[in-house]
Amino acid sequence: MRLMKAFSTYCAVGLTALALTACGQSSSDSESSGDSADASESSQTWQFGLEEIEGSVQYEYAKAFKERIEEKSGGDITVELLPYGKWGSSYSALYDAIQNGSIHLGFGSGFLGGTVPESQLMSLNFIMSPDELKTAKVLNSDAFLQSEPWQQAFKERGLVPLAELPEGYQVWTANKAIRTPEDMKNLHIRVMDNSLLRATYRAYGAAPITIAYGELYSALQQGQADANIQPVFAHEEMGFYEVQDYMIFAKQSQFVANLIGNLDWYEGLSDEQRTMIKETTSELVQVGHDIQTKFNEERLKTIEENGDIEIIRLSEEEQAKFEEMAKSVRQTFVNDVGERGKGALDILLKEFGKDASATEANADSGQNGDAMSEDAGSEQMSSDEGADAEQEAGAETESESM
Ligand code: 6CS
Repeated sequence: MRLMKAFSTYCAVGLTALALTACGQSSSDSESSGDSADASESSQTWQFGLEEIEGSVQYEYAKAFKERIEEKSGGDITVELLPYGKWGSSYSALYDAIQNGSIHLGFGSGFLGGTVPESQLMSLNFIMSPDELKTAKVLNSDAFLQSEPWQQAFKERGLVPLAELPEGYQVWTANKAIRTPEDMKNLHIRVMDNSLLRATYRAYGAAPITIAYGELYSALQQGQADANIQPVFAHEEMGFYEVQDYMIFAKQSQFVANLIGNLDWYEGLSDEQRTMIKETTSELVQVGHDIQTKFNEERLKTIEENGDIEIIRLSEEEQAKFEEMAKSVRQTFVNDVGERGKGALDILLKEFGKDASATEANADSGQNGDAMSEDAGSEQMSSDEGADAEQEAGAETESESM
């Protein structure tokens, strides 16, 4: 119920805003910042697109970014936040808008795999540190974020990666208890449109399906999906927990959003402005960690107080069974996205002290994601095309009506 209300409001506002402003550019903004990503004027408006609604982790991070940039620029720069729904109807609309410069920067997470296949690295299970702050620091370190493979993966698609925002552990919910991979057998668990996530949950024995974020509440309610994966704050703010019986903490991965900018816009900024962004994103590593920790802790309490959902925390032995099954998916990632993806993965494995020799470069795979596996939501395919396998299995996919 709450979801439907939140979304109808956002969509109504979004459609009006879109009609009036052509993807969020107000008439006063266009006077100050030009048609698209022109940064040459002293007074500019940077539009910042979010995949999540107001009150989310992405929103609080973006608010902190806005405050800092506006202060550091002495008021020359205004950052305009465009939460979920304000910029259009599907995530690909947001990513397209950032690629074409009509939105200057924004977040791209699991669904971004269709635009930047290498970004699916963030979806691999059992790669990052159990110390969440350490994970945030490593993902934002020069060793990873500024590395050639990571930078090039985005630059080739007209984007630049500016920061990484871990939003907390991805927590499963389901209508049955899950303690072992056997419990996942044939489970219709909803994943974002991302071939690595599908491969991961198939490796666990489940039958993953892809459904748009905005359609997920009713899909869970009506039994089109039996299970879901989200950080705790999202289970709460979208009301998903209301229509699920169990919440399972397996510590298999965090939800990570990539903060991306339009490449031409970024390259058109002054050195001072680029330094301002770098300083701000560095400051926000700790701030982002504090936001996600607070939101996830507080909202777990709300879920425990308001719902009758049963919480299950897997033991290390139980987690290890899933970890073992997830290992082969590293090679799937390398096979799908090629040498550059392997380069980025190897950096993370090294930084997190894991064995980097487990994957081999696949000579047949493309350097830029040409060799996506058969069900991948690749950059050449629409989300709908990318999820043919799920459609065959009777699942729904992200649609333009989201
Ligand atoms: O599951 C999803 O589709 C969405 N979940 C969150 C927490 N943020 C955006 C993302 O696309």
